[in-house]
Amino acid sequence: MSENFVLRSTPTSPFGRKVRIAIDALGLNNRITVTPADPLDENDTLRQQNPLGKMPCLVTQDGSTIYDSGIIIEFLQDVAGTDRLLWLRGPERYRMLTQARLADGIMDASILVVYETRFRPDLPHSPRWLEHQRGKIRRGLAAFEAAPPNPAKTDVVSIGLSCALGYLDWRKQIDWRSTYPALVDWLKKFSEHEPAFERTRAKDT
Ligand SMILES: N[C@@H](CCC(=O)N[C@@H](CS)C(=O)NCC(=O)O)C(=O)O
Repeated sequence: MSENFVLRSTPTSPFGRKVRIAIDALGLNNRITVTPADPLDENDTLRQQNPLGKMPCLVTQDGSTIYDSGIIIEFLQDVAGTDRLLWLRGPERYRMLTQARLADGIMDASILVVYETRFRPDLPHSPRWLEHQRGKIRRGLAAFEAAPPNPAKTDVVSIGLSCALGYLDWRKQIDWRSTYPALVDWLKKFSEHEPAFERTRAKDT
């Protein structure tokens, strides 16, 4: 009998969306139950499942856990018996992993911009810190703008980039659409190619 899993993630988590797109694209929807997590709640079991208290976190049937999003996706493609999302070996694998980490880094910086106001609501916010993070977002997007991935291919790079752009559309850390026309075109084409992108969009985002 095939194993089922629990994914700890909220519908709005951009890193969680990466994994949800991969689940959908790999045809694993019927084997995974998504259970919301609250990283701010010290009583949430998320902190036992991932000592870092971050989502997404995948819980296997024997209770062991797998994180972070990149490792979960690699594990799930193994479960699905394919190398469609990430090549298993060769120089192309490391090019893909580097590009995927660049998309993750854009998302990390985007999250830190949001956390600056969420975690310090009453303090004056640091313009220097916010600009430092926005610089990472802009340089990361500029690199993708210069050489966008193939929009007709679902893999770890296109999944990560689409989630980063989706998160920027929702939280508006920068106005990326006016500056990166090739990425605007890329996201439109990717969302037409991969229906899981729209299917995993959280309500009101
Ligand atoms: N590198 C991690 C990043 C995960 C991450 O930053 N998740 C955010 C939500 S999207 C989170 O759980 N933040 C809570 C915290 O940092 O305490 C991954 O790829 O899964």
